[in-house]
Amino acid sequence: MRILGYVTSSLALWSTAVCNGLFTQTVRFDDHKLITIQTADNYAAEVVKNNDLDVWQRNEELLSVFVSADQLKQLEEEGVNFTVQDVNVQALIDAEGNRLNNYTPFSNSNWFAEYHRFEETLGWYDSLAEKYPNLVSINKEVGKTHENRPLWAIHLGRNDLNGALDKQIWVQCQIHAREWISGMVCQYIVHTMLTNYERGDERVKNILNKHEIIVIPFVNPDGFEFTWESNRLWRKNRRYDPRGMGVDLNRNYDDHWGQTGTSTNPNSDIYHGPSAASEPETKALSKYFLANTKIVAAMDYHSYSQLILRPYGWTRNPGEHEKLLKTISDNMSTTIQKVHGKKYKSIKSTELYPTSGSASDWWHGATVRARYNFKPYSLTIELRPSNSFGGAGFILPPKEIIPTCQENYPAFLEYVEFALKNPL
Ligand code: 0X9
Ligand code: ZN
Repeated sequence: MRILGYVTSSLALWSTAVCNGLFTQTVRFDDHKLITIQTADNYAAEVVKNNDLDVWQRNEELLSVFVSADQLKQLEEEGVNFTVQDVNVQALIDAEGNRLNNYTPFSNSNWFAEYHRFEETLGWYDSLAEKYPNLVSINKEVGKTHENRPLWAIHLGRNDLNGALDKQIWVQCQIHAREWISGMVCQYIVHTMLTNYERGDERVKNILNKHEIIVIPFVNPDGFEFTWESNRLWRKNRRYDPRGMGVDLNRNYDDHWGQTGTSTNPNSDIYHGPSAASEPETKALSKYFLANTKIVAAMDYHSYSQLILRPYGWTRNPGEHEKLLKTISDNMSTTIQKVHGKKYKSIKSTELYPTSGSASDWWHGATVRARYNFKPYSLTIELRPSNSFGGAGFILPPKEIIPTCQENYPAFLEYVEFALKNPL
């Protein structure tokens, strides 16, 4: 069953969209510092929370927090112990901008050598639909963002399956604007599955000949474009609110909304929005998920920390499918490590920190269960780097795009195969 169509030909778009467009920033972070705080320091953690600071990473030992000079002073005044990390984030953003603005037009073969803008990437997906008309359909009308950008769904699978379509897999990227590597992983999965299918790769053929992969290439296009044009470190969508811009879409889903690990402050990076699924992005994508009733597994790519996270974020209690979710997550961790030696830790979401209203909790939650009569597998992967020492977390150098994608592609196939074989 296919509720789509909308395959358009845009070779023209592809051939003209050959450069990245400008990386222009209006917000600078010259006075900012990345600091670390001991995770065990409850007082410091409380101050971080009460001041709605921008936490970049959290693990057993450390919190990495990005603070302005004023915020740093405030922490000092409140007697918080912290260490300033030796990294100049603004210099890394400047260098990235110089590189992107001087980037020479790419060809198909070096697409993964660099990051790309939204429109350019849609053109690239269109060119794949042109090239593989029997395997790709693009629904360009899943929804619209606050700023009127389209939400797309790329459907991979034999277009002539129709009623014979067996199962579906959902993959989404770029819900958080600044996590650029996420979008690249969606692009790599689509590109590699298509080219490998054409080469006769049995694993891919077994999947696409019967099933369908639904890829949401940009969950948050407005935020993503904002990172190119104004603020490289923007995370949320672009909801206008005079008290503060943007909603964290990964706190806005209608599952235990607003219960834990979120903020009511519109200025916070984890602001959950005015109500559950208030955002056009969340609304449209939840609706589309429920309209595709054969989804046996779903995946949300984020950065950074190198983690494989399984449900739930809102409760410490293991879900009813904990055993299978742990098995596949642990297997994927091993698979990833085999490729370039990188360790991605497999843990429960709450072991990272509590969250509610996340996409991956919603997929594995009551609404989807009621509609489907079963629960899809649900994972969140935090991509490279493992930490921001010697780098700046979200500003992942372009030479790491391909290796990051290479280590995640086989783990993704393994996830798909496991879910198809052992549906919940
Ligand atoms: O906090 C988040 O939304 C994710 N981390 S990130 O640094 N990319 O922002 C983690 C969400 C994990 N929780 C669930 N998936 N429930
Ligand atoms: Zn994220």
